[in-house]
Amino acid sequence: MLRPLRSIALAVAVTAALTTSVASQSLLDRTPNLSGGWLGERGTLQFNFLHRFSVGDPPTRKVTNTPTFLLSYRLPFPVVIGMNYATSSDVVTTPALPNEWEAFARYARFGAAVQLGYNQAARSADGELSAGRIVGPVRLLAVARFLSKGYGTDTTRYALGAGATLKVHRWIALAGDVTSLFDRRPGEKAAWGAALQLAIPYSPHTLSLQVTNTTTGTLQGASRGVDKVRGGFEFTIPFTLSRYFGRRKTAQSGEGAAAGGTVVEMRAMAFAPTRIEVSAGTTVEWTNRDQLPHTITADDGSWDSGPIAAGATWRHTFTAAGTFAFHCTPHPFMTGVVVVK
Ligand SMILES: [Cu+2]
Repeated sequence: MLRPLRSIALAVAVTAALTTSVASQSLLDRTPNLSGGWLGERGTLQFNFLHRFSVGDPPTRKVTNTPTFLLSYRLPFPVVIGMNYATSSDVVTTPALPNEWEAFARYARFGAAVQLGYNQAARSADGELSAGRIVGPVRLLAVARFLSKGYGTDTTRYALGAGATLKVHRWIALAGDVTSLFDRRPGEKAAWGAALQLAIPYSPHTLSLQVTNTTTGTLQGASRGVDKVRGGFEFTIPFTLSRYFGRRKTAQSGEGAAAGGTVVEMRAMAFAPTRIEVSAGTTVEWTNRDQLPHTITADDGSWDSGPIAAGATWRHTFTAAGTFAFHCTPHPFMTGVVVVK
C-alpha cells in the first residue's frame, strides 16, 4: 500500500518540477493515452471523438469499434469539467457493462494538472496528476493515477505513465506513451500508444491516427493494456460558445491595442487586437498577415469586406457611434469588435 503511494509522490514531485502549461486542446500536445493536462480555451465547449478498431479472431474476424466521446467545458478559471462516454468498453466485464461513463473535473496550474472524477461502470473514484515540460520541439508528459475500484473490483489500483510528443512541423507531431498499472494481473499489459498527430491547417481541429493496446479513453481504459492492438483515430472539435451566446470576447491583445489605434492585423487565424475603440468618423484598417484569405464581416450583416487576400488591406469608416462586432466568414471563430464613441 505504501510503496505505490511513495512512487506516485515521487513521480509527482519530479513532474511538478518540470512544468509548462498548455491551455489549448491540441492533439499535437498529447499522446493517445495521456491527457497532457489540457484545459481548452476559456468559454469553449470541446467535443472530441475517439474511435478504436480491433479485428476479432477467425473465422469471422469481426471488426469491433470502441468509441469514446468527450464533451467538456472550460470554466472562466483554470478548470475544465467534462465527461467521457464509451461503448464496447472492457473496463468492467462482470457484470457485462458495454457502456462506460466518466465525469471529471481537471484543474491546471503551473504546468501541472489534477483530475478527479467518477467512473460509473467501475463505480470508482478515479484521479490523475499530470505534468508536462516543453524542451524545444519535444513535450514530455508524466502521469500518476489512482482508481479507487479498479475495473469494478474492490481493489484500489495505481498507475504511472510517461510519454512525449515531437513536433516535426507546425501541423505535424509524433506521439508515444507507456503506462503501467502497479502489480499487473494476468491479462493486464502495460498500456502503450503511438500516434501521428495532425493539425488541420487553418482550422481549430486536430486529428490523431494511432495504434494502441488500450480500449476506451477514460482513466481506467487508458491505464490498462490488453492482448490486442487497435488502430484508431481521434478528432477534436472546439466550439467557442461566447460566439453564439451573449458577450463577445473583448480581451485586449497587447500591441496595437492602445486607445485610439486604428490598425488591426489578421495573423495566425486571429484578429489582433480583437477590440478597438475609435471616435465616430474614424477609418479602421485591417491587414491580412496570414497566407489565406479572411473577411471582415459585421455580425449584423451591415457591412462586409468580402475576401481579403494574403497581404492585402481593407478599410472601413465608422460614421455612427455603436458597438460593431465582426467575424471572418470562412473562420467564424475569428471574432473582434469595434467600439465607436
Ligand atoms: Cu478568416
